[in-house]
Amino acid sequence: MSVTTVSTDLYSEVTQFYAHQMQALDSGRFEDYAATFTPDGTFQHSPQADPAAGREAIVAELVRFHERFADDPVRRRHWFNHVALTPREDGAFDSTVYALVVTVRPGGKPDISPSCVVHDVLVREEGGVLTRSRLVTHDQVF
Ligand code: SDN
Repeated sequence: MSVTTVSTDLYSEVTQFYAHQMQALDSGRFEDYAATFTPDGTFQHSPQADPAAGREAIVAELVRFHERFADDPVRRRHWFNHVALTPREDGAFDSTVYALVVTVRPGGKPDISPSCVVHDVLVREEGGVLTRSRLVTHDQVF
């Protein structure tokens, strides 16, 4: 298998970017999460969810999705691993990542579901990395 090398600078910038991005999501800072997308960025977190385009729509979709947890003291953490970057011809990067969603309720044990693969297109701009598109596939959906 041949693997295209990317610089360690880019790789560490992307892993640092993902850490801040997903901690924003898990803390309920949806505006901060949406700000990690390009202004016209697209986001689809589940096969059954409508894709959201643009930061406002991303926030609205996350607010809608999280309404189900309004009376539920759940903590959700999105764990990213196996970040595989491949340069694209347009200067952006394909980023394929494994993601596990860990949920915990007070006094309970962590539950790991869903198991996902994240298909991102990332752009590197002067201000740093941004997500141009994100499609999350779920392993239980064949
Ligand atoms: O932003 C993500 C997500 C995400 O937002 C998810 C949401 O619910 C809101 C980046 C990478 C992976 C994910 C995965 C999910 C899972 C999705 C559906 C669910 O938890 O049932």
